[in-house]
Amino acid sequence: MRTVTRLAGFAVGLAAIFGATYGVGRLTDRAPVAEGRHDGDAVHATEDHAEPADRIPGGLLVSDRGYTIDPVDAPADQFAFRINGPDGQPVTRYDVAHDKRMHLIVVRRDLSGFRHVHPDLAPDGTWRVGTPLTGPGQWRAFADFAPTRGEPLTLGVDVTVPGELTERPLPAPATSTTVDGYTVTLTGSPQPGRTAPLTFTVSRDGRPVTDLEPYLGAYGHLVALRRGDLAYLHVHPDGTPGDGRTRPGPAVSFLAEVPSAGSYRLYLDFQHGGTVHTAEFTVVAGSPPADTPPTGNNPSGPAPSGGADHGTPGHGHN
Ligand SMILES: [Cu+2]
Repeated sequence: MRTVTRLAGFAVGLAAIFGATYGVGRLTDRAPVAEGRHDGDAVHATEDHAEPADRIPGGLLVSDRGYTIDPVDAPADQFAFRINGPDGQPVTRYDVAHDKRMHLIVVRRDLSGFRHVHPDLAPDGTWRVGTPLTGPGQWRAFADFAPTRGEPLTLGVDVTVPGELTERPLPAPATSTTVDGYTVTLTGSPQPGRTAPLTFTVSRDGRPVTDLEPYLGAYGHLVALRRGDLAYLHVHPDGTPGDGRTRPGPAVSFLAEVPSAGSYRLYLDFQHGGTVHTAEFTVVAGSPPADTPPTGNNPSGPAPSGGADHGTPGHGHN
């Protein structure tokens, strides 16, 4: 009976995390909050309305910290936009980050059509690039930049390309994919709320590729987008060319942290033979390892043996 009571209390706590304001106290009184657990954040968020902005993943806002992305009219074969600053005027001064002053990422709402391009800046603050919007559909455009004397930001805006849209289902999760004759395999799995290593290994015709070329200051550039809202995650490479330990393939490593469980699409840009290739993977964060049989992790299911007595009800697979 005691276990049942505890699990019921945990369910109340979960309800609080997803919007209500009661119940969290009961949960945290009883069980110590482990590092990185989201229930601690929920308590904080309800008490301090200034804090959560820092926790919102990039790319979800069209306007943030005084900066706004503003698509402007352009010929059909171009995409153009401005970033308007806190004074309402187009920003004309940017810092270089990852070798460029502006990274423009576009993807359809169904996570297809990913492109990562680098527009040119006109003196009036207009960014222009040959359009990366490769067909009809509802697109999301992300501008990843750092205004001079400002913080790095990623703003996102929807752009519609008229025409008949064929929605594509998200490819199933996989640990290997092919692109342009290269085979790329993924080891590691993103974990909600904490950093986890992700390593990609590149081969061609069955042989490891050991002469990858630096691209944007690294042997790989990784973007992760969350299914459902296209939250944008810039993932930092673990090691840079010339640091004495990072080799030009076949393995390229990253340290990734995702904000929640769920499906993500990973886009790995790497350069070889003077050409940039993009390998794509669907991954599911927060799923138990494949070799772990399902247990009573669901509060309505059977209790995991001993789990409730260790103060971690419902959080078995950390
Ligand atoms: Cu870029």
